[in-house]
Amino acid sequence: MNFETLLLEQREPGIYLLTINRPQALNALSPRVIAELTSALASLQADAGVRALLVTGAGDKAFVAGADIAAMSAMSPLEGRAFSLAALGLMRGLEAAPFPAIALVNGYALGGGCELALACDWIVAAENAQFGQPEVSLGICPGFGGTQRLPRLVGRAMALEMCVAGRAIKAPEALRIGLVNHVVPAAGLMEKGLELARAIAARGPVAVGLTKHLIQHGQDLDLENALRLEADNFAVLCATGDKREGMAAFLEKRKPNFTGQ
Ligand code: DAK
Repeated sequence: MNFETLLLEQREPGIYLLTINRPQALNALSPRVIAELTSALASLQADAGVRALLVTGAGDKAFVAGADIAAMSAMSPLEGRAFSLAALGLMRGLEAAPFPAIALVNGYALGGGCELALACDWIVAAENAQFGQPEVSLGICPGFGGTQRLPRLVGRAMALEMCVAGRAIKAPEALRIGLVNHVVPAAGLMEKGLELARAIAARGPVAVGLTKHLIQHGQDLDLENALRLEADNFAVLCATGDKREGMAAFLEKRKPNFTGQ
């Protein structure tokens, strides 16, 4: 597919890289970027061969420096509403995707950029990464889910400090508070992402998708219902070819050949 603001490529079998490609605007999320990300995600979701998605920003300065302030400043209320709903749908789509998405944060991840990274399943940061929700400096609040996803990840107090005081967090602190899974030198960011994606791609794809779903949705349920959801999903997996193959491969002392069935 051809995009104006994105690059979408298959890096290895089953492993895709989505690059937001507006380095001149620090990859800011314009309505066009949101629309193209939504369409790229839809095409990936329609492809049963996708095992993992890496998401990054072009250039060495920014992952995404936020929603596009120039575009937002000119929006009417109805355009603002449409923009917000489109972006919220995109973030939910990333969470609902049957494959994990890993954000590779190479510089600024501010405002909507931090929120895009939060909607991915986890984050790998370069040493120069910087995270923040500076919307209050513009007289607005985060609009792409930051006030809800951030406290679920780093706790209420730190989320308040980031969203209300607008404090930016550098990579080492992001690692310490659990916002990111790994911090690596910028030159090693892609390789670390590929290493994680390869590990995912080697597992049973149906199990990967359902396990992701369990961890994401179980968190918002009470424990009893969350545990029942786990049991029900385990039952579903017992009916899959991947479960038969995975267990047969173990017993036969060979590598599994998963088909996603
Ligand atoms: N939008 C548009 N352009 C941006 C941008 C952004 N968020 N960030 C940077 N740019 C552009 C700059 O305007 C500049 O363009 P030119 O002047 O060269 O044409 C170019 O990128 C390079 O930026 P700088 O010259 O500023 O570079 P510096 O190294 O000096 O500074 C910086 C880097 C990241 C510190 C600085 O650019 C900066 O502070 N950027 C803005 C960061 C920010 O405030 N991000 C949050 C945006 S607000 C909602 C929906 C959405 C949202 C909220 C509510 N609802 C519907 C409820 C989301 C809001 C946001 O994300």
